[in-house]
Amino acid sequence: MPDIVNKTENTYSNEIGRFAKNLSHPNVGLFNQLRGISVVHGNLKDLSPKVRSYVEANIDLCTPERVHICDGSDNENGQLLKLMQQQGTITPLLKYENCWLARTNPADTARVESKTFICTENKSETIPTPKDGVKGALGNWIAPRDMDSAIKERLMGCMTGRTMYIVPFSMGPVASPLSKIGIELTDSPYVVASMRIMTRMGKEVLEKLLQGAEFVKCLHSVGTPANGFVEMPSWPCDPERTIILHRPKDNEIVSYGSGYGGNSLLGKKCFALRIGSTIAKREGWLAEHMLILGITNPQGKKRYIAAAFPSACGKTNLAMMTPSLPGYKVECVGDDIAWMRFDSNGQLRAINPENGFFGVAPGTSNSSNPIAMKTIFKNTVFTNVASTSDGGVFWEGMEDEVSGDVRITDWRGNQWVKGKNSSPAAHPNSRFCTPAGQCPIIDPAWEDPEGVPISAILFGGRRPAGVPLVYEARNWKHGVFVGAAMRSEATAAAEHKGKVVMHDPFAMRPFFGYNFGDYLRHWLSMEERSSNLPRIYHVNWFRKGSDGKFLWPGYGENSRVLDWILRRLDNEDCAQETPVGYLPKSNSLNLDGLKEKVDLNELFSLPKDFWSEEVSAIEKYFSEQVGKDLPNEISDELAGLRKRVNAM
Ligand code: OXD
Ligand code: MN
Repeated sequence: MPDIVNKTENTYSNEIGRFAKNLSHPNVGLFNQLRGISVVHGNLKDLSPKVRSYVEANIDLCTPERVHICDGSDNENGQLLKLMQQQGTITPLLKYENCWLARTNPADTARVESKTFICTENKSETIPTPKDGVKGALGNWIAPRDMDSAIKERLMGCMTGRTMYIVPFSMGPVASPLSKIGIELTDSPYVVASMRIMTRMGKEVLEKLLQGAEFVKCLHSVGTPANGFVEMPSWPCDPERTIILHRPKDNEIVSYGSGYGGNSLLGKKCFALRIGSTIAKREGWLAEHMLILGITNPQGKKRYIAAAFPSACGKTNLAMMTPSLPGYKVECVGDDIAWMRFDSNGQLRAINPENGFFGVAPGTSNSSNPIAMKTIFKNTVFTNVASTSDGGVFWEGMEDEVSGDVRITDWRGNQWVKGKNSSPAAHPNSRFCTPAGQCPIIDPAWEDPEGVPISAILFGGRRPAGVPLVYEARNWKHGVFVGAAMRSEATAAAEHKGKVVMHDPFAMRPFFGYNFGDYLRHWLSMEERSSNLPRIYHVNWFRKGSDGKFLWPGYGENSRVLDWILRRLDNEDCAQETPVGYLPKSNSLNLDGLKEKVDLNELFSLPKDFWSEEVSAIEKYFSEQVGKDLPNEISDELAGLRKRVNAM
């Protein structure tokens, strides 16, 4: 046995042990053992031979004390919640129905891009070769030998004294031909409870696996630090050695050291985007970082739109928008990920592979997203938000929603007083993990096995200057270029001060599963698959005027932009050609009833010096980051834009 188990760990495992005895299957005995390990929940005969051998190999590697096969039942969930309370991982939020607050180790609060790797034989399969002396920013590659030793170093014996949960899950409705199955092996009950919300998890999936379905292999451990000391037994993790590994060739993910979010709920970014994009490339479809919404116009005509925005651009807000334009209705299919493929009629159809929303809490309020606020106060796990003395939650943006006499405890567990404490009450990346089906405007077709038909694709970002509210791409190739050239204002890495506009092509920069140049070729190849491609748009809700204020009110008023897009799809003559694409003709944006005064000239202006610099920035990015992997079609598009801008 490796010597990583210390006193804290033993205490922790004894607690689980005591609890596990209560959980034990009445027939625990020789017949309910896997590699000599007790199966304390579930039935061995529910595991297909392939699943069983995957589990056995990882029992040998991780040496858990016991195994729990998840069935996804309420009863099981109740037991896990109880266990997590005993361990101090969660506390109940008594103000709401079945809501819980988890506090992580403060060293484990976000995805760690620098520790996320894709493993292929050749580096060029994973990332384009950056220009000499330039650091690549389109993903991290790891050699197979290094991935194997990283796993061995960290995962050998990593579950000693703990329970290995076997989590069977489906990304997408179990019955959909567009869905895919995964098995996550994890030593974190928090991950199990979250996966039950974020995916379709449990018995139904085991049944599909017994019928021979393939699965993506997802191994996860919160880990134990090399010196054996678990700093916070309620949230074990190993931040120093955290690593998130993907091996597309084997549909395999291995994640070690973090219990949080995208690092540990492996169905989301790791499977649905990174491994998903490699499967999509092989099988001829698209796995994208996109929300999906349905929008019905006042005449009752409904269309679906998919939209890619980098993190922190209000994806969840748009997906759940309350339109200000009378007669419009928005319904939500998903807020983060879209899997899309063409049907036999050449119609692009999308499913949301997820089953829940893992949304950033701060900034969510009855004014920014009343629908989210109606969704999240039952059956939800909140992580790293602040709590209130009346058993509720609090975060930045909720100031008007809590009464003045409640006391607030910040995400670290310290008393927090507004105006007195300079640090935020909730961690900026604190989250709600909530079932999508609870959303009051969930689309009736959100679980349609065939997916919903996509009429338009939107790209966007936070662009304080130069980029108009909306424009339509000239054609598919130009649209792919627009996605490739996406940039957004973000808080840069610690070494930079303040905000900078960063490149985030297709909002996929942290999520590409393979070489971005090949990804672009894949997008371009969609032209061969259909003669009925969705139209592509670029939107920017965040342009600022010369006074530094936002030029556009955003939120529900964005329905005016969607209205213009729908009218374009109906071939209304409401657009004019410009060097960057088709912009609304003057007076074609419906501003009826808009309370704020909007300076349309400034909002839609195309300053020549801005666009010259933009073209240069894109050119530099492509040449430094993508180099020879850039498809000719995309460099032709760039040259075309350069020419049109020069002629402005
Ligand atoms: C997310 C992200 O967590 O995009 O959804 O960062
Ligand atoms: Mn996301």
